[in-house]
Amino acid sequence: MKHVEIISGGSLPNIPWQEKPEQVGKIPIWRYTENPVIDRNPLPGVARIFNSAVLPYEDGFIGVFRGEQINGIPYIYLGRSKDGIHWDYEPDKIRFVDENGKDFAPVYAYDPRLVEIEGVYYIIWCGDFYGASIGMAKTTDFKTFTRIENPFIPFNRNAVLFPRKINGNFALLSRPSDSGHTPFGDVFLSESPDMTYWGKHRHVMGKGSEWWESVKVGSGAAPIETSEGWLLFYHGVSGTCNGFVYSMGGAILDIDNPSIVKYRCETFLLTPEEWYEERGFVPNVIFPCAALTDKDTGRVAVYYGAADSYVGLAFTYMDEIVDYIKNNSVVTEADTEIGIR
Ligand code: BMA
Repeated sequence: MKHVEIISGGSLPNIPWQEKPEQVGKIPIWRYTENPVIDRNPLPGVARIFNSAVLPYEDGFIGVFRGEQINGIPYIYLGRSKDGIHWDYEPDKIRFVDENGKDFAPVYAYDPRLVEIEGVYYIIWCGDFYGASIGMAKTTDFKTFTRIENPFIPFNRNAVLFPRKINGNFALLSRPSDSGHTPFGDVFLSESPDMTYWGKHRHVMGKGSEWWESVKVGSGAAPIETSEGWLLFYHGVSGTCNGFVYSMGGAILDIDNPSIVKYRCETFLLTPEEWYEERGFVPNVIFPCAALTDKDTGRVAVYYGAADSYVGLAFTYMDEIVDYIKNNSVVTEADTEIGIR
């Protein structure tokens, strides 16, 4: 009997899925045995695809992919898949236009997230707006991608939309930062009545007290609506003498006031262990950008970038992961307060 209901999205019987292996550790999440699902040099002119987002679409899946071009500049590519694992990419990067249909290409675009709200698909990425900031575009057909003119000022990264309006407004998590590869960063919530003007900013959560997330945190996959609150898979960063290590964490936000963190898991959910996570262009990176759910079975599939070189897939059941997060939850006052000062 399931005890945590998945409210986001619908039934997804063809979710890419593998059952839990016998030898899974204490943390109830397990990797796809055929990882990485996307290998190097996935299409001409692209050296690596990693930090990418996927949604169910038509009779299969659609994805927006961070493709590192062979000149080193990241951009977003579109791909389609029948099974969520094998992908056919469009050979050219996504062509974005402005509201008048004129070409409006970002200088660069990385770490895309993909969220559907009321039949419109939004791509959110990190781009250049006189410094790293949030890029956003919408599409209804995956043919025309219309950019929403610079919704945020720099510096900001790791933005993701909630999959429905909350109290009548669109809601977005982001991580304001500084001009560098910022050694700090808290997650904030912003609201908008129209996807153009954003305000009513609230603090959600800061870096954690645990070592694995003690440098900075950033939201990852679009929050998943459940009967316990919004489940957020995010990344937490630890500093070592050999550089940053990125792990995946889990938190549950209040359903009506998502600036309130109800539960926050004190341990990571996934940390670099496999060769494709530990070894690559940037070693020791697990960077979740999407999660698919099937409300009938409670299955969850998480897509994550691995070592800035590959895409990995991990599976869990909603009941098990929510129980684990709740049973290992440690929240601070900065987490549980409404986040207004
Ligand atoms: C972050 C982002 C991610 C990347 C990570 C590790 O700041 O740039 O795209 O995966 O660093 O290099």
